[in-house]
Amino acid sequence: MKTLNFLLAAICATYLLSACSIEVKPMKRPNILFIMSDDHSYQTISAYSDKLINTPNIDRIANEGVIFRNSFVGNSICAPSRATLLTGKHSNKNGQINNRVTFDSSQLTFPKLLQKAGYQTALIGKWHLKSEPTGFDYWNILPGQGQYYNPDFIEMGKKKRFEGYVTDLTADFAMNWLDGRDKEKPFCLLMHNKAPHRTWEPDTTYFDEFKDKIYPVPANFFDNYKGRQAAMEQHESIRATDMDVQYDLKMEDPEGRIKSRFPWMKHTARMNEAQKAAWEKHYKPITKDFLEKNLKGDELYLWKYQRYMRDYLACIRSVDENVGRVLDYLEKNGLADNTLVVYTSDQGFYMGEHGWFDKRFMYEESFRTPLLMRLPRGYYRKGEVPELVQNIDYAPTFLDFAGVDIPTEIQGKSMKPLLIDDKKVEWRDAVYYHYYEFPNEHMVKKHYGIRTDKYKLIHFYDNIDVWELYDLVKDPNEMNNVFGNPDYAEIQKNIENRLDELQKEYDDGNIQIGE
Ligand code: SGN
Ligand code: CA
Repeated sequence: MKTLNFLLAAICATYLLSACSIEVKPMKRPNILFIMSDDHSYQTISAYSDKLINTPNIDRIANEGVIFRNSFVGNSICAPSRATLLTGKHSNKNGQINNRVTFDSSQLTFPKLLQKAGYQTALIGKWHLKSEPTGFDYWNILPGQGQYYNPDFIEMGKKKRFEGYVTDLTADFAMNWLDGRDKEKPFCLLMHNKAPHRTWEPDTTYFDEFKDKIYPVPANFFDNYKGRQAAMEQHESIRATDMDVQYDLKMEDPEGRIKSRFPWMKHTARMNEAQKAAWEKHYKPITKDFLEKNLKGDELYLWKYQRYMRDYLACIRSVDENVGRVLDYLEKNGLADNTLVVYTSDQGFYMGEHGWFDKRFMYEESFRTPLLMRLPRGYYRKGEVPELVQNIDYAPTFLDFAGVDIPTEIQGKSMKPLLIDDKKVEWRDAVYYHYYEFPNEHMVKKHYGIRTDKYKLIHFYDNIDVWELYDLVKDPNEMNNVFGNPDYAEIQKNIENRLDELQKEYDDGNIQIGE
């Protein structure tokens, strides 16, 4: 009898083991949780680089799923990026060429199509598209850029102020919505953080952790922009008053010894007494020290860089913590293996590279955006994804996961085939870019361009007519413009042709030089 029992147990174990190794088919109609932060650079996610900060929770998405090594936007600024996310089209096609125009919400968007296909759709957090959200069963958004402390939210058209810190509240509202949703239907939830957008106001809880940290200064912090006129003429420099000591770096002097371009700006305006007390306890001694040091020139610029990094990274700390809370929520509620989790940003950001903050340029730090995904069951791709992907690809990807036909007017490609397993699939060889918001606050000139895995060609136009070509293998920091260099004649000709083709493909022909 004993032997028989043993045999039966052995047979069962073998069966179970083989059942485990049988590949499960990609699950149909998974839930989609899309987390997008505002201005979160890939340099400040430890899954990309651990030089600046540890982000264990965001990293979890990559550790349990995939990390895209070549993820880009098509127009590195907020509203255009969001319009591209929704429509799967470049700015010239969805009309959202800059932050100023209002999004035409009557257009076809992926949330509308998912809703039609039986998904429950919700949007929580930053929106910035001016028109009311459409295609969402539920929405609760920040007005405009939103506020960090005790922010207003507009819930389905009704504005209300909430006590607390914006990143925590956004995650709270996301989890509340998940709690109350119809559990019979799949969901698509867009959770959009305000952080770490300018003016980088951290939660008081994290002041101490970052107070004394010293960050490595990028090798090209003191860039002289030789051979790059548009880079020379921007207004997004840490080494100029573009980054304001009071407004951006919170040094307030009641005696007026600190010059500010925004003297009326009060960071503490919306704070309650406890928040205000913690804020002043943190920033007052730093201000005192700053006034005593009376720094000038390079010393001042390096001090500004460190101050900037501390506040920006403390904001990331809250973002990471709240990503962790939401991932835990999915696990506790049995949603971990039937949900596609995406983490990204509306664009990249400069962490002092070229001496800058902000974005807009087609140079790597702002053209790239982080992209990490944890896949639902039956998707076996793991680790690094090297293919060139772009934010036009989100909409078709989500439709494809949901089993919805991708309308032909969508310009992006579904990333789903890249995620099933390790098998190579046909993919694009280049990504396209076009930025339009000039003149504007940061004075980044209009430009368009193309990037392949090795080269980048950019044309700055409008009140300028300058071409730039970069050899990204030899010159990853884009310091040496080789446009017109005879050694690159053949490469230049080929990439110029490829740019023409891409402009035809994306129907972006209306570029007026010298408007
Ligand atoms: C604000 C910021 C700018 C930033 C734009 C666009 N200035 O105008 O620094 O480039 O937003 O950012 S601030 O003084 O208001 O902070 S975007 O992410 O919304 O496109
Ligand atoms: Ca942004």
